[in-house]
Amino acid sequence: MRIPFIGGNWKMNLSLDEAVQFVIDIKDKLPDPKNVETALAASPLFLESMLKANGSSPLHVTAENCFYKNEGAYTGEVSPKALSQMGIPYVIVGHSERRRYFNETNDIINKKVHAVLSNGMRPILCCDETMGRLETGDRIHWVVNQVTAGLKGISEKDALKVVIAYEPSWAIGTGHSASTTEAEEGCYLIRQTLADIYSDDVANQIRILYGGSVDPDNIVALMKQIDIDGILAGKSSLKSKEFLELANYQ
Ligand code: G2H
Repeated sequence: MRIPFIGGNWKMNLSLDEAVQFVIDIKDKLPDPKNVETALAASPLFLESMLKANGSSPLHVTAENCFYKNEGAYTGEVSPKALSQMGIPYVIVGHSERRRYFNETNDIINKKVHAVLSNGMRPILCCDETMGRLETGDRIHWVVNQVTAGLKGISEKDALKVVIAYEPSWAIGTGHSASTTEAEEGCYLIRQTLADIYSDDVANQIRILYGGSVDPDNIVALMKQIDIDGILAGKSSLKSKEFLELANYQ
């Protein structure tokens, strides 16, 4: 059984005080992690304080990004080893905004997936459609390529620790989610790709999220789709009330 995964991605928003207060406000109102897992990805500057505020709550305090080397002369980068030492369980890798604004290639993203896993954490590997709304044939090519490249050299055992997010760039931050059909089609393609790389059994165990203007009004329909195991929400994760509505969608 794939446990639903409800994630928030704050991006470069909120202040440290707001981040801590947010965690305090939600931590006792989250669903049982046996039924729904919850995660909030935040700036590395907030993570330690969020972890302290979170205590033993089921919320996964998550990183939005990391570098692919553990240490060295890489001014300004975030070490995956340091994140792991802090007790961070998940790291978002390859978000559309990283690909677009920071020129992250599939090769760089693949190195990050390896680095996260080798430090005992789990990557949330994002795949997008940066070319605009694609026709089915082009979507297959685009999505298959990103999933295959992102997971290059990842063993079956490690692949089971990966969460994959399908986030078409034309739906990100627009207030217009993909339709349930489009979202399901993207997630289905990812699962087929996982089956081709590994096996049906492995593909059926890996969680696939949809991201792109998810909100409390559209989450239920999205979560009813066969291949959508969770969501990654940006804007609607910035207010604790809305995030709790997403987390408690069931
Ligand atoms: C997509 C999503 C969060 P939003 O980037 O990963 O953001 O929900 O604002 O479209």
